[in-house]
Amino acid sequence: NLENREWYQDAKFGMFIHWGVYSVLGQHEWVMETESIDVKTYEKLPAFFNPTEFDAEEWVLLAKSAGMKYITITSKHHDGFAMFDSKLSDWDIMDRTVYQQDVIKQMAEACKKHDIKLFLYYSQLDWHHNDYYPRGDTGKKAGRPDQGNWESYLDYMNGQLTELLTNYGEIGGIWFDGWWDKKEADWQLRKTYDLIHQLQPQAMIGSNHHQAPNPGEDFQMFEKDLPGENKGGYSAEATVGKLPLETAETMAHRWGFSLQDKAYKSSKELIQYLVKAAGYNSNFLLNVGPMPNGKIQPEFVKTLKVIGDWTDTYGET
Ligand code: FUL
Repeated sequence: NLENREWYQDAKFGMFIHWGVYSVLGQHEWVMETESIDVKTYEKLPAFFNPTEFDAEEWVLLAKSAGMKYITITSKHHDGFAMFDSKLSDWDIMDRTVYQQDVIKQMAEACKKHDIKLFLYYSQLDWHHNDYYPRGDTGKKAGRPDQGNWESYLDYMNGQLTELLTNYGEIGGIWFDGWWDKKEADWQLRKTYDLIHQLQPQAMIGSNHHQAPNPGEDFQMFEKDLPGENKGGYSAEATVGKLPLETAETMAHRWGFSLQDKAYKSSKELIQYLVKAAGYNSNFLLNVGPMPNGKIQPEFVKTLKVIGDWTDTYGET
């Protein structure tokens, strides 16, 4: 959809949000894998996820005041936990937490109200699902059964994407990640991409696969790198194509909430990065990892406010 690609190309600045049950541990979103936490143990986490101070509107207004035009939030990360009401699994926010409220729904409503587009991060890789078998490069320490039906996993994934593109109004796009865990052909991408474009023709598709875009994708993203560079080590095989571009970076070092991560980037650094990215005609997707209580940590809020003062003065709108 050309109109949306044009809008996206001009958007320039977005907020990335990594939030999930891993946030409770205050380490990062990879904690299940890096600390070798098995599925049974990890399943204890959602009971501690009770973000009583979460206010979707507050996040959306913070993004807006920073000069951001869209938000990309984790609907499901590699731990497979759905932050939305999924009828296809009880490994979701409604069935496993005391909070029992659909985060994606609240975000969708707040975004709509304040004219911010909502993109959904969706991890193809899933460390929790039994049918994610044969396993890929990661998730081998999760202690799942040694069998599973890959086609069923793909149906599950396409089913969840259908839920996301049916129950939350107009979605800006789907931000895929985790493709790199398995071989390209395993994913049957065409089927998934066609499904998305059928359900919501305007929804943009991107995949963090660190290679040149595949057919059906609408934008190309770079993790921790400006288009064409490979400082982060993720973009060795990525050549810059013709699609709209996006570069993702995070406020400190980690993506998910980390208690110990104090490598905060300064507002000056981040503004310079925004300007640099714009020079490549690329959007800048700047990540925050909200705390388990539902708040974005004060250090980030402060920095985003300074960035907002700058975009107010020098931004185009
Ligand atoms: C990576 C993921 O593995 C990280 O956890 C994070 O989500 C980053 C944006 O993409 O590939």
